[in-house]
Amino acid sequence: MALLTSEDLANMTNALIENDRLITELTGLSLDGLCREIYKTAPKNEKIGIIPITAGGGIIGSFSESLLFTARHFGMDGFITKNTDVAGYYEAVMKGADIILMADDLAYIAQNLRNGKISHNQICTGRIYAEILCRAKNTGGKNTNDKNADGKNAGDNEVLVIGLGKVGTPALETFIKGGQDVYVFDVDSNRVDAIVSKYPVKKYDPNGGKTFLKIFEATPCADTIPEKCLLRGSLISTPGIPCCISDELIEKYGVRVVQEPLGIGTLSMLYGVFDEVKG
Ligand code: NAI
Ligand code: 2YC
Ligand code: MG
Repeated sequence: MALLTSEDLANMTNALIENDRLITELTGLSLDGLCREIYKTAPKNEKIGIIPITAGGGIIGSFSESLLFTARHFGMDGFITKNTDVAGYYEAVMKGADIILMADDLAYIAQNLRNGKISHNQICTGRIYAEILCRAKNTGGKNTNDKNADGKNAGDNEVLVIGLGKVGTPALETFIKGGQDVYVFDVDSNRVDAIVSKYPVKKYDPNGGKTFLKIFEATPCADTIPEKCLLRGSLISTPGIPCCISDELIEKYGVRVVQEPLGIGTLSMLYGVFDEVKG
């Protein structure tokens, strides 16, 4: 399990704000609005209790503080418990937390103590980063003039998914539900075979010369996106840490990148446990 470091979180507050602006430009919805639309839920002044957990690798510097920033940035009341672990859970409940956020090395969860809902970071992260690509407008097919049968520019519906793990798999499920034409790649060829046999997706051939306007990446490696699959203006949505594309390629192809270490996934988790809104 690739764990965050406090260095990964150093610029998190700016990254959350900058990515929210890009998401709004791409989809016409703010991150908050997008989560409301995806989950059909809404906050009702819930109090968020954040519990530092010492298990495994222990407390990660700025992790709890990053969750508190995220909750408050989106207008929610939150607090970090003084105690850790079970004592912290008890403290959160006694202080009236409606929703608990806590993470060990294997799972980062949100749990709503009122309606019983629970959400998992890897699932909610894959889902939100995929939905951003599904809903991105004016990806434009600027580079491909031929049209698909539905009149959309070729390429608008195609997406390359790199990294078929605990985040990439929920993402590809979201792309399929969103009617995307999904190509998949992973260094683990057994994983690719398992995914292709289970889902209506195609193997990406690194030597095939196919290019993509939309790319999703969720791996713990840097520079995983081959230059030959890029188009001018390609859009990359990547929770993967470290970054999957170099600044040089971003510059050379005018690539736009949605990437943030923790806040986007956290907001998605919270909307996964809010109460449904009717209508
Ligand atoms: P995972 O280990 O379940 O899956 C990673 C997949 O990537 C594996 O199937 C592996 O074979 C594949 N892979 C590794 N190197 C590759 C390469 N060079 N090219 C293609 N595929 C490669 O990991 P998980 O849980 O899906 O997380 C993926 C990444 O996302 C990690 O770096 C993790 O830290 C990050 N993450 C980021 C979050 C955020 O909010 N930004 C939230 C959760 C995870
Ligand atoms: O500070 C604490 O409470 C630590 N126990 C937090 C550990 C989080 C470990 N998980 C991760 O680093 C990854 C992140 C990419 C987001 C989800 N899991
Ligand atoms: Mg995130």
